[in-house]
Amino acid sequence: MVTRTLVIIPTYNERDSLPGQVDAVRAAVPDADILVVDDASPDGTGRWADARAAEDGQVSVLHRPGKQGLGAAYLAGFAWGLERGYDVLVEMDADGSHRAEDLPRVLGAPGSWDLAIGSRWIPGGAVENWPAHRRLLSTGANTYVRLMLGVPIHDATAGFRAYRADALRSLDLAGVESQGYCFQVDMAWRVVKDGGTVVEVPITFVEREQGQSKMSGAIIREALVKVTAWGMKERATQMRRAFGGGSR
Ligand SMILES: Nc1nc2c(ncn2[C@@H]2O[C@H](COP(=O)(O)OP(=O)(O)OP(=O)(O)O)[C@@H](O)[C@H]2O)c(=O)[nH]1
Ligand SMILES: [Mg+2]
Repeated sequence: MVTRTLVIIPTYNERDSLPGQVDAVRAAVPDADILVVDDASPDGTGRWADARAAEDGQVSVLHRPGKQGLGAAYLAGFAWGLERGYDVLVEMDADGSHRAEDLPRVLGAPGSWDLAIGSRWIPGGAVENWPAHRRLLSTGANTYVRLMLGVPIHDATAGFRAYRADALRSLDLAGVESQGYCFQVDMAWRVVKDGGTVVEVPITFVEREQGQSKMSGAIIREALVKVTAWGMKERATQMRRAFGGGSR
């Protein structure tokens, strides 16, 4: 059976970056379809995507009325793809950080996986053009996640990943409220808790050359607070189980 793959690209003001990314993905995985999820970008990204979709039957656009965050955009994209029967749903940024040339390797990750993560922080993975403080923030956050949640994932905040549709279907997606990096951690953790198999494939992450990053202190704080809370809850559950579960 042919695997139907949908590459979901969320956009907010990516008019300069998106055309190159769409071309690159179409060239790297010609059989895959693309869904651009645009949150009414003031710079006309959505209009460009509509024009592209009109001339390429493998490109579609989902318009949302305003900026509602990366997590909400992906959830809408997942729902769109699941409704249409895709087998694999890919998350990819528009800004060129996630190289289309790495996508075939992510999709071809060995074994039967539910989530294949394009990882910066395993041997063979790399980051280009990041200052030391960004590296430290990312490796530190990922170490914290691994320790707090006890998940054996080295790049849980990565936004370059592929999900098996069936794995997404078995999750309670309506209950995902996290945004930004936290969305990625939240989703990975849900797959792990659901008994899913997560694999990591080394990729090279390239810092964006055009447009503006939407990274903010609020996104970092959200991740820190939520991961800590989830970790504490998980520990409490483990303790109750270990000591007889009397107070459950
Ligand atoms: N639809 C939609 N897309 C978004 C939103 N916020 C960010 N994006 C897109 O999500 C992708 C990742 O956003 P970036 O701004 O690159 O954030 P980042 O990759 O965490 O930060 P950098 O590492 O600094 O680039 C890009 O394609 C953005 O255009 C949003 O609110 N809605
Ligand atoms: Mg980026």
